[in-house]
Amino acid sequence: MKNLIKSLSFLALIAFCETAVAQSAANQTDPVKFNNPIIKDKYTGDPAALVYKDKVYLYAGHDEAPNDVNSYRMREWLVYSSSDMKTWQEHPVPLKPTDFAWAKGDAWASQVVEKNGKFYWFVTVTHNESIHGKAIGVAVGDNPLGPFKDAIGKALITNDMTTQTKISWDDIDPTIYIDDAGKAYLYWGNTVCKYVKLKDNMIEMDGEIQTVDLPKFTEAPWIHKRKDWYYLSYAYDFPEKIAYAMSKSITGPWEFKGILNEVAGNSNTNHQSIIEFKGQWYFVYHNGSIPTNGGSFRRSVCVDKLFYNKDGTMKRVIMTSEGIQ
Ligand code: FUB
Repeated sequence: MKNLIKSLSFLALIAFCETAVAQSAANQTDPVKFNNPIIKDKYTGDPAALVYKDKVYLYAGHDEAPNDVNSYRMREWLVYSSSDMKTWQEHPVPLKPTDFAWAKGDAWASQVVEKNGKFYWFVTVTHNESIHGKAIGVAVGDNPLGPFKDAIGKALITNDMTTQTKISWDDIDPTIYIDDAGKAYLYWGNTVCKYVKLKDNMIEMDGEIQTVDLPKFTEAPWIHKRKDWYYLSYAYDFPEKIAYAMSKSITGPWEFKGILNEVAGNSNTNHQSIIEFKGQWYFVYHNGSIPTNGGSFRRSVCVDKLFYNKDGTMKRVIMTSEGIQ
């Protein structure tokens, strides 16, 4: 009998210890919460953020290259929304290159802007065989989440309209800025940075295509404004850093201000967008940081805070794993 009681007490002690260990493990919180990359279940690149009412909408290309493929495979754009820059909700796929009858693929960089209650989505795609090279198209919708449809029925910009360089991928990466007078300007380019004013309908050019001379311009221009300064940030050199220039006018002259963001870990591109949301500025970019096969063709969107100096110049971005806490 004594022995039985001893054994039962011993078993009870073991059960108690196991429960205590399990509880202590459950109570242990990871001291660091990694919010970057913000999307962990898919590879995403070329983020373009839009602030509309009390939300941020994030448009990104879906990187779908298999692990052994070192080139872009991008067949759709994705859209996410957030009210706090920390939690992101995915919505149904809003747009694909196949929604443009004249395009044959490649959901490269894009940007959505709102004008008079309509949402215009400027995209990079590959044009079908009738015009060689990349092209810029425009889709339109009544809601930031779509549905979107081709707004023109043909490309807005094609490779044969620009002759500054012989490459076929120089008409990519559109960014649009609508000034205080409601006039829209489209900037874009690879190797050469180009811009043109748009008509009020957002789907026609209003004047000739112009160029901007920027040091080591690779691609990915993005225009934003703070106080009375315009900022033209862009991918600089290759592998890409992000650099920027400032101007008092949307059409320049632009004064080069240096590097804003370093090469983004494990990705040869960096592709930024810059927004202000609820009083804080954010730098949205991509790197290749998903541990399982992340890299230049399997990228991931990240967000970090952006700060300014007193003279309006921007402080160098500090890329973090923690992201927005
Ligand atoms: O995603 C394809 C291309 O890679 C983009 O258009 C460029 O900006 C670079 O990020």
